[in-house]
Amino acid sequence: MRAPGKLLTVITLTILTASIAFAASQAIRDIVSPLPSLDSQEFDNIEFSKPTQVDKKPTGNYNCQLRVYVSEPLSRWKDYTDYYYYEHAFLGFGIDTTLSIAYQETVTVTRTWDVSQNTLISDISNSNIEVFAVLFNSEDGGTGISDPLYEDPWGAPFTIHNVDAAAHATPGNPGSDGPSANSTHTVFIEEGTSQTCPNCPYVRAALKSLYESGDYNFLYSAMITDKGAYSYMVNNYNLTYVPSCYFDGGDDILVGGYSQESYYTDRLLSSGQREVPDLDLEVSMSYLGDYQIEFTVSITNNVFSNSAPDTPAAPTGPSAGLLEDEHIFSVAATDPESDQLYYMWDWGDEQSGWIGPFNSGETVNGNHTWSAEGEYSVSVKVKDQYDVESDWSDVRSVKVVRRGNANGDDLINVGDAVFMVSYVFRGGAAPEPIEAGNANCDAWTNVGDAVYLVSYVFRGGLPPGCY
Ligand SMILES: [Ca+2]
Ligand SMILES: [Ca+2]
Ligand SMILES: [Ca+2]
Repeated sequence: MRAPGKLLTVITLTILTASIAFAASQAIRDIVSPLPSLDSQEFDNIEFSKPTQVDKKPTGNYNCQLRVYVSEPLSRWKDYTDYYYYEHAFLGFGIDTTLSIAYQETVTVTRTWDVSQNTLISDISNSNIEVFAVLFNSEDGGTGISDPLYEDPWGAPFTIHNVDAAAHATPGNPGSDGPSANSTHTVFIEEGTSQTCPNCPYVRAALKSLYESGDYNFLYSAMITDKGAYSYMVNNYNLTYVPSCYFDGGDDILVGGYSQESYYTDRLLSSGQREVPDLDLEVSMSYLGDYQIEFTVSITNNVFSNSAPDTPAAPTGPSAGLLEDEHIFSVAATDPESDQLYYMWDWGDEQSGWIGPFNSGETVNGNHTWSAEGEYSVSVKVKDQYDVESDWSDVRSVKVVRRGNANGDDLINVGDAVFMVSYVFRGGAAPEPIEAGNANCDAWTNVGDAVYLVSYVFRGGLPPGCY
């Protein structure tokens, strides 16, 4: 933390090279107060690229910093011209807090703020007071650069925390964040400015004009460094020069006093098109009298979060079966969100399509008939209603044989008759399935089947089957 006006030790380039990680999170220039004023000319040939964006799409809880800026629509403070008053000038934070909001949860925060929390003023007016509610994503949005003039790339770096939503209210007039034709959300600009800055009035005038045009979906607050905003802007943004505009928490930055609107509109469009989490943000406020306001911020996390169904256990069912018979297997899968589930069976010879929907945890049967003898591996997988799939389950093996193939080898021959005699009279192994030994398809699996098989194999009798 730096105190206003305190001189910092200059970190040399040698030290910087040896500790880039340190440099990335520390100021490498002296931050002085008042901040040096920059006109636009110094930047005409400087291309400073937007920092690499990290994936900011949250999963599960939405984590953010909620800041409520209390400000005056028409400031009591004039800019450098000593003629024009600032617009939307920051008085102080009504709240500055970390929030973690679960999926589909709504968090509502109500606070009061009164003039005693500000050392610079002693009154506020019911007709000239406003709040901005702004959500800064807690995730690291990359490194921003507040000093593009500094030759080393680490020119006053800061950690970007992108603004995901912003809303504005005056007493009795609530507001909400919302998309527009050219933005996914309401963009928020923090205008780093100073009354002693000759180039700052260009920014003040440009932002006023753009805001009043209504053509762009944005809000802005004049952060006057000599009127209470210094420590916030230096600590959060490494603010080095005034004017400097931070779009959406530094997603885009404009350092210098440009008057051409395109410098702002390009960045408004760029920041506005950023993909943001699906949130609802509303703010309302009222004037309580006695220089006191009350505001309420409501945030709903609509960020969709879904997990795959749990991989089901191996299906249960017969371990052996007859060719051409229908076999029934069962399984029950669950989904972390209790979503509706669809099942796909792998029968070893073919796969089913998706079958469903079924409730999470419900026991589901699958039926299959095999048309060739063999040992088959049956498994199943599930997907939820959002098409997110589990892995395949472990397999259940099933042996499928023809009727009369009592010993389960590849053939129907005298060996099957011998097997049946052994089973019936000598306590030998049973056919698997038992019905495989029922060659004549009567009610029993017995010696009659051995006789039937001998007749088929040696005397031209009918093949095993149900006639
Ligand atoms: Ca799910
Ligand atoms: Ca056989
Ligand atoms: Ca029989």
